[in-house]
Amino acid sequence: MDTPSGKTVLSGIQPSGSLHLGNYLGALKQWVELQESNTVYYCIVDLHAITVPYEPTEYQSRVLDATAGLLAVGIDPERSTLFAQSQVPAHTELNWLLSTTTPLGELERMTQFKDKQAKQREKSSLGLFAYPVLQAADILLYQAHAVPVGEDQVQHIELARDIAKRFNNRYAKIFTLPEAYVPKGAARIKSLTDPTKKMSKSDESEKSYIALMDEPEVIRKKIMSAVTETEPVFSFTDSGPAVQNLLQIFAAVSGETHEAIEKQFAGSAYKTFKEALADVVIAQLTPIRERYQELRADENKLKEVLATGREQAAAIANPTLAAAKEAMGFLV
Ligand code: ATP
Ligand code: LTN
Repeated sequence: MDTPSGKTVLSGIQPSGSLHLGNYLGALKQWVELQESNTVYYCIVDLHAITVPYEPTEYQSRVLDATAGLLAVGIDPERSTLFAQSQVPAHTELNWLLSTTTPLGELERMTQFKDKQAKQREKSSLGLFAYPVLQAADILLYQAHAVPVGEDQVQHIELARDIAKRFNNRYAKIFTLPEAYVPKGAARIKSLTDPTKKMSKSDESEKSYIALMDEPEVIRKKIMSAVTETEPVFSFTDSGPAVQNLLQIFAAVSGETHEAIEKQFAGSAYKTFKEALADVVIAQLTPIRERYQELRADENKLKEVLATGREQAAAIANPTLAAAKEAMGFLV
């Protein structure tokens, strides 16, 4: 879809680990831009992140880390409603209502479920399986038109749209049909150690991702040791997948065109290219890391931001939930 303007936008991020460059280029950069001319809701999806093993005693800290991270990349609470999913109970209530009209077969097709299930040693939970229904509730409660996400989430947004359509046909036309808004080029940043996998914060190897809060020397080391192909060819179409990934990162971070980048590095050694890539990534992430450290130190301020967000979110979500319940025949 074209860049939304004058629309309602909602997206979510899990407080499951350090925010990384894939999250930033695939989603968060768009979140910041969309604040300018849309009504935006950004949700820290703490109920989603407990569908895989997590540490309860550290969980409040993880949610505050995510809050500080989102503020540090440029989410402005004056222009965005920033809130924690578990603090707005309408999400879990609508989740149940929507689950009763979602066919099991549709959930069985979801690739994120299949991937995460395969990674787990114990049997995975009903929550992991039902995850996309809760995601649909997140989106539909706010009547979102556009959902800025990386490519891995497109299937979930399409499912949310199908759930909304089914509800509207069966009961009453309550929900807006959402659409994914996916960036060009940076929609799927790959792991630095294995370009067949996406960059992911739950990856075992820290070398595989660049965390937004990594120190400059750490960023440089990770980029210098990123895998490449044997011949140094710098082409967005003809290089192997590892180098294409590094080129995509260069383009997304620097804002330069593909042609300019290919020309700049034609005939260069990998070392030269990687040094230049490290420079642009460090330049972009340093101010974010510095802001993060300052923001993370004031927990009361972070909790205040979430408290305001919770009220603003509930004021929209509760009436939508009431309308859905009424349409389904409940006493409200
Ligand atoms: P996990 O690894 O724990 O599953 P994640 O790194 O995928 O987490 P999420 O919180 O699930 O992060 O995703 C937040 C947003 O970042 C989503 O919109 C998702 O599509 C996007 N995103 C995640 N990884 C990438 C990536 N490698 N490239 C582009 N976008 C990404
Ligand atoms: N499933 C998403 C996170 C998520 C989300 C949402 C994204 C939960 N609710 C609503 C967009 C809209 C993920 O795993 N990245």
